[in-house]
Amino acid sequence: MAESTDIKALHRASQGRPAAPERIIHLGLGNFTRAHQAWYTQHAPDAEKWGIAGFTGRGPKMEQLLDPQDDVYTLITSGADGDEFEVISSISSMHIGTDMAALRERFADPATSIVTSTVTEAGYMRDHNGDLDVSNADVAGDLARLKEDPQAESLTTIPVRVAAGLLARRDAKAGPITILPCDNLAGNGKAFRKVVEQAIEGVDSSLLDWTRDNVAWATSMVDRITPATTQAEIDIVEQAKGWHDNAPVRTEPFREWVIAGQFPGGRPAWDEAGAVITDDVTPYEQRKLWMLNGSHSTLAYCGPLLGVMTVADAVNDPTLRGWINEWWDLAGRYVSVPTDDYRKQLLDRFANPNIRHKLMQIATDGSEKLPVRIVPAAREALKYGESVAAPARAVAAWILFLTRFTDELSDVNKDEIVPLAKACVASDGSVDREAVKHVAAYLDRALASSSHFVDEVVAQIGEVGKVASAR
Ligand code: CS2
Repeated sequence: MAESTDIKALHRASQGRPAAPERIIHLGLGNFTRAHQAWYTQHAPDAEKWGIAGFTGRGPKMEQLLDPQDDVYTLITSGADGDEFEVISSISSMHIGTDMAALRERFADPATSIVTSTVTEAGYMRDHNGDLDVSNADVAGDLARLKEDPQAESLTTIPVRVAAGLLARRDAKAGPITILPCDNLAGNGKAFRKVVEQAIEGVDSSLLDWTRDNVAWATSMVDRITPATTQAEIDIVEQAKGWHDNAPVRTEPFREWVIAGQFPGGRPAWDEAGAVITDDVTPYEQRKLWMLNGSHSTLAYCGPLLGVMTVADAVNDPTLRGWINEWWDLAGRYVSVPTDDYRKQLLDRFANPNIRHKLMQIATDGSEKLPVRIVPAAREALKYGESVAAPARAVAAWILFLTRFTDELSDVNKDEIVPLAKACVASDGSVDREAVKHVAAYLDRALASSSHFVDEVVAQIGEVGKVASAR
């Protein structure tokens, strides 16, 4: 163990590898990408040819943390039986998300051949139909600014930033490019394409002819459980490795990346690092989004109501474990690949005692997550006349959570959803069925039109509320 006086700073020259030429732009670079895509890129046999230019998501923090250490950082892989440490060097430069000059420069560079994203479900700026939400003031403002000035600086929304980047690429005649989203959304390639093309239509529709010939829209399913960094990770790296890292990241041993799409400008040999290249991501996506993320979101709302705050504690709680088993029984029925082993593996991953994955972190942006993770399997169950207790419980818990954890809650649609949820439960505890229907309609119109589903949510508000007050 290193003595504290020996602690040195982490730098690329001393602990990392030389920066590779930048050929990948990543939008929304945070902990997940640092544990996932950056790991795959570093482990590809041609890693020295592929560097990532990272752009931060909502704030400047990641750029500020990584800048003093030349964009390298320590990845801590924590299994149930201990930690492994590796310095990841595949990020060649970091930029604040608002730095449009840096973004345009990289889009206009023929060496850039891939754009990846982890901008979250909310970053797509979609309305309830999956279209670009032009009624959103940020989207409308960005579209107007870029239309007036193709060099506009202060663009805040991802679809419009990408449209600005593609304008720069066309003007520079920099050639074809692949856009490969890595967000937890079904059909993320198609979904991203839709909002970016709609942004382009609002700015300069002549660009669409160019994008049809020059942009390949790929799709991917990504998986690696990666909690937020705390002081504990900084300390553990100092103790084990003797260097100070401003931004280590802890992750689990498991990782999965399934990719479908064309790469006219080439790509790292990610497949040789374990990524699966396929024609159809759909079965993998369903299995991951419904089984893993669906149970995560169920726990994220049920857990805190029962006083349980981490995933590992939740799977050790018999009631919560029973509820996610019930959810897996339902969701697993509609996934087109086998799920038995996957379930067992999920339980082990969730129970990993060295990964402190806070349920409040997963609870963020439920208004965007539930439609992706819970609604599709609920619709299947309704179609086949099966019980919808498990998805109704997730929605019921979300409603109760919104009313009880309002201050702690982080959700891009907070102003809309909190009043909808509060209308569901009166101060005497009685449940207003009409208000519940409105919440269901917010998530999905088909669910709201099923009286069976709405009744089940009403019943589950009572059930979950009862279990919560008994704790
Ligand atoms: C989690 C995911 O925060 C969340 O919503 O469900 O980040 C989850 O940990 C990853 O998708 C795992 O790959």
